[in-house]
Amino acid sequence: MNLEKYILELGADKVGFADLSEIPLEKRHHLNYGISIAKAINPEIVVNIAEGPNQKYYKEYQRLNAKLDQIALQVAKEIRALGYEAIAKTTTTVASSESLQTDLPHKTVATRAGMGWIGKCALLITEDYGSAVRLTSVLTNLEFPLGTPINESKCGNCTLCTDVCEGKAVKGINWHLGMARASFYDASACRKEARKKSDLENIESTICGQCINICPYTRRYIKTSQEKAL
Ligand code: B12
Repeated sequence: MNLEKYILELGADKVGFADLSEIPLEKRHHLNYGISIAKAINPEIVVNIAEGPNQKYYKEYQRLNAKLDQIALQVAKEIRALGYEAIAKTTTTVASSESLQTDLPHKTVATRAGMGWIGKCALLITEDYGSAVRLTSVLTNLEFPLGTPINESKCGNCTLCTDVCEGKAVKGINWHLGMARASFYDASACRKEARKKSDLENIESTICGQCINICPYTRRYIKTSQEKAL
């Protein structure tokens, strides 16, 4: 079975396969492999969040979460039908605590799968969609051809997300494997600013997205899709 083709046909925009053996066993439910699944945010919606979140973005956020949950559950079901173990890390199974941390963040599975790198803004940046992706993961013991992990940032000297963040959450430092989140990004400052912006728009979830909108890789994705539409 071509798992990648199967997952793309379910509606994913990007898929990668990760060796998780370097992650502590209990964080990965004793399963060695992770499937990273991304859905791209509609470019027309991303282009309109330069000033912060709006209701259209919130609806898109909910649509993508629901779709990613559906894909992850279906993939896990299919793998189990083949006789292997599989756990879908859906939005309901990965509730974040007060520490704003989950045991095994989707971004960790994504960099191990070679999907992209961690930007200065702490988001996963992909070559094809920039940071305009939402993610999910499936853990399994089914072996498949693995991606090449990405351990270094490709952001270079760019500081656009640092400059745009009114919450001053982004410190302007390039990520590399092994860096603690707090050394380059302040999660509580981000949450505070995102909460403020979400409240202004009566949005229940804590969302913002200015760092997604400004990223040159996201801009390239928007431009490419606008050109395709012509
Ligand atoms: C808690 C949380 C928040 C918190 C804290 C954010 C944060 N960066 O930690 C708050 C409320 C502030 C927040 C805000 C937002 N969030 Co949020 N959030 C989460 C959540 C639920 C858990 C993240 C977590 O555990 N963080 C703990 C830290 C340590 O991990 P991390 O930052 O996620 O990732 C680090 C590790 O992956 C590490 N790493 C990378 N490779 C490797 C390899 C190894 C071996 C190891 C050990 C580590 C490692 O580097 C990363 C950076 O520090 C995830 C969903 C999930 N289950 O992953 C979404 C998630 C990270 N959020 C997401 C988004 C989009 C946002 C917002 C833009 C809101 C919005 N939708 O508009 C903002 C902006 C965040 C930003 N600039 O990073 C997306 C990110 C997509 C992407 N392109 O990266 C996620 C993945 C949700 C999703 N399903 O797609 N979020």
